Amino acid sequence: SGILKSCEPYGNGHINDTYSAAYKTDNGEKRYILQAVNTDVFKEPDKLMSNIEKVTAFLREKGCGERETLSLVKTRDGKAHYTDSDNNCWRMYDFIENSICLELPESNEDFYQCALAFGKFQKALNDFPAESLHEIIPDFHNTPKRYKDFLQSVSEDRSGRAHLVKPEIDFIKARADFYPVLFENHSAGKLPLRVSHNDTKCNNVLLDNTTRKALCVIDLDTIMPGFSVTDFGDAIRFGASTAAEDEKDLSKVKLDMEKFRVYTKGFLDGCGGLLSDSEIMLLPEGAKMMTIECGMRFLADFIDGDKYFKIAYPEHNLDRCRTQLKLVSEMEDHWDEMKKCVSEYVK
Ligand code: ADP
Ligand code: GN1
Ligand code: MG
Repeated sequence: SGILKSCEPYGNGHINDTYSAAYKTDNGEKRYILQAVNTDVFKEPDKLMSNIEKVTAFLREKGCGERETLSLVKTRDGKAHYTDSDNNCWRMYDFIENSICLELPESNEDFYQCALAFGKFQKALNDFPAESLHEIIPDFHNTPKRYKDFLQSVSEDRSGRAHLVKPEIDFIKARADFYPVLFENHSAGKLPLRVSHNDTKCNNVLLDNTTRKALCVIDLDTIMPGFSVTDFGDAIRFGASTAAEDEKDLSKVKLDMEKFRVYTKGFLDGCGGLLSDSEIMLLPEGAKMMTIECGMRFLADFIDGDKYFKIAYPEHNLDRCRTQLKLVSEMEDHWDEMKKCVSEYVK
């Protein structure tokens, strides 16, 4: 409650519309995060919000403090979201003040803190009743299915752009044998399904601005059963790159092996012994899988005519795809080093 003072676009998410809203109250000013949930992507907002309510309540019961998990602000009639007359879904969270959100880690210690946060998150949700979660986007990190969809986009070529990106298409096709690897390991009993976050970019963690320690995992839209190694991998593809996800100068895009080592330590410290040896050994596969999967998703969206990810200019998705493919090459060049790094944690 209070009087609305300002409401400004906020953050760098690719999916939802996020605003910071400030209200004047009797005790001063209070800020909130207001979001219009992207209902093209999240087609069943009731189920999405029910997942978020359950997970945040579970984390609170486990002892998460006020700033350590998201707090939903309920509507006047007690709901977790509000649907307006145009069928837009709106939700609000308390703004976590005195926090920072990084587009790229500014130091190895920052990245360690992000890793610790996502590792602890994985561990905290280990006994969460997975069957009570709705699968919000089916096959979200099913890379073989993503590859099929990608081939479909190429063959439909709805925007007439496929001829512009032949080297990128060939790069993705050349690695077709790799895409089933995680599912094969799952079938062989080496990679369990866990409750995971599924979108572990470092801008989905808040650090405390005073201590610079991990504070809160945010962006809980994609919590679903998934693999630990893909949570690890998505963070590596984003945060262990030496450049932004949309850097145009590919000579700047490298895999920072020191960041890889730091994240491995932080994630495994956070998981606190939860992961089996075979899962630990598959962490590099998780990193490469998330990077090539993201590359094919950006390219498919470019070919489809930019229907999914928000873009700031026409080739944005293509630039994003190219950084991902460059990183895949970098991972292939550093493969033995990555494997050696994780093997040091095997019991
Ligand atoms: P998207 O799904 O579009 O990525 P997010 O939920 O990640 O949306 O929110 C976008 C950005 O808003 C985050 O990267 C972060 O900077 C900021 N943010 C989100 N929730 C909060 C919060 N409760 N307190 C402070 N900042 C937040
Ligand atoms: C999207 O919402 P955001 O910006 O945290 C996307 C992720 C991609 C990421 C690429 C629901 O994440 O899967 O990896 O962009 N989220 C969804 O930056 O598709
Ligand atoms: Mg986000």
